[in-house]
Amino acid sequence: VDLQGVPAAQKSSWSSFVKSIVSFSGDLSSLTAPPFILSPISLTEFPAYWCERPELFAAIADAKDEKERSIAVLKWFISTLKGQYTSRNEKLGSEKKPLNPVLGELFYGFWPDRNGRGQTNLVVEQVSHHPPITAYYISNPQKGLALQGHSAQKTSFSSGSIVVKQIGHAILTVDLPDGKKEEFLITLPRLRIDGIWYGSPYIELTGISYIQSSSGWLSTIDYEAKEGRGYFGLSFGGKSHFFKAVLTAPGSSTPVKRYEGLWHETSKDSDTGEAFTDVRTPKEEVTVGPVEAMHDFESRKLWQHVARGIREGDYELASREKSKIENDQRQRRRDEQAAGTRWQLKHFEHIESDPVYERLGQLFNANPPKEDTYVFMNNRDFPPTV
Ligand code: HCR
Repeated sequence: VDLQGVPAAQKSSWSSFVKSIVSFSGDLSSLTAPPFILSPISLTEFPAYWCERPELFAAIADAKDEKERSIAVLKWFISTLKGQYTSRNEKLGSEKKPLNPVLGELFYGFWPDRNGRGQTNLVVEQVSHHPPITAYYISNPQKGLALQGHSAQKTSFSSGSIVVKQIGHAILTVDLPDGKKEEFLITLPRLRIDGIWYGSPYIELTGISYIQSSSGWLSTIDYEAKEGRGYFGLSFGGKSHFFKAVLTAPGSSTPVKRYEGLWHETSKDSDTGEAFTDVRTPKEEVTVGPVEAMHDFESRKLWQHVARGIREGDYELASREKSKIENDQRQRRRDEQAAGTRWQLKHFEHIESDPVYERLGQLFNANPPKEDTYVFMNNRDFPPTV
């Protein structure tokens, strides 16, 4: 195999890494990978991908009725996929292995208010180290929007690709003008990491994901649909990053709206040809405070020296600094064990079954029918508008 993406000096270590993942199933983040594939960014930063187009998030609150709100949620969701799943390829050359967050790691940020869209705030906490689970809460109080979710992964290896089942879900809550709330249960697609043999991994989405509104409207997003059969003879089908989505009314299975296209470029209404999503324009990265002002457990402070080592190619520095963090973690766990205490989460409370998931999941036969969740404790003061 031609290992195009692998630097000459790391070819043999890449081959052994690939051999180890072939026979491995479970928590990939714990495997030691060769330096060229390491990312200087921690997984706790990933929830920011949900809001890098804050105006599309805010627009959900401005939709005029239940149907339009479901369309606005779908539009925002599809527009996040490019950031979530292709941005490391664009920024770092290929998909990379993110830093594996420590228990209690934090990431705070916000997107400032612009043109009346309201400020959007982000709180992330690593709520489990093994297996890695990241909880997040994104809110735009001015628009009455809040997204609460958690993310974990189950990985396996199948015909040359790493298959990642995403565990977790997100609930979007919209405060309506009449004082009522509308909720949306968002499930997550499966990923396939291709290009492993060549040392240039990239993500393809597979399977189906859902967005179920408490109003009954349901979006079903199919990432494996092969052919575009739209009225305008759209020819996206068969290409990578293709999706088709249908919107169905409460209690009906007949699509009222159909969309298709490439989630990392553009998509259209399959029946009218009208533009739906377009993510070719730049996204807006989250604003974070200065590292000097951060808590020791905030991601960019905690990993700053490791990240510098990775960025500058000083892998000895990176591994020395990483060992310090890991040793400190081990010591903390030993101390807790000796004292008979447990690490206290700062912003989230774990509950065994999410009642919103259970209630909305029933409407489309969610599998599994129940899922746990991490509830935000509403105990973070957000930084002021810039
Ligand atoms: C699978 C993955 C860690 C998890 C990442 C998730 C699923 C996290 C939640 C985000 O909302 C979306 C997301 C995007 C990433 O694509 C996905 C990562 C891709 C690779 C990484 C593995 C643990 C690392 C595998 C090592 C490879 C690259 C050799």
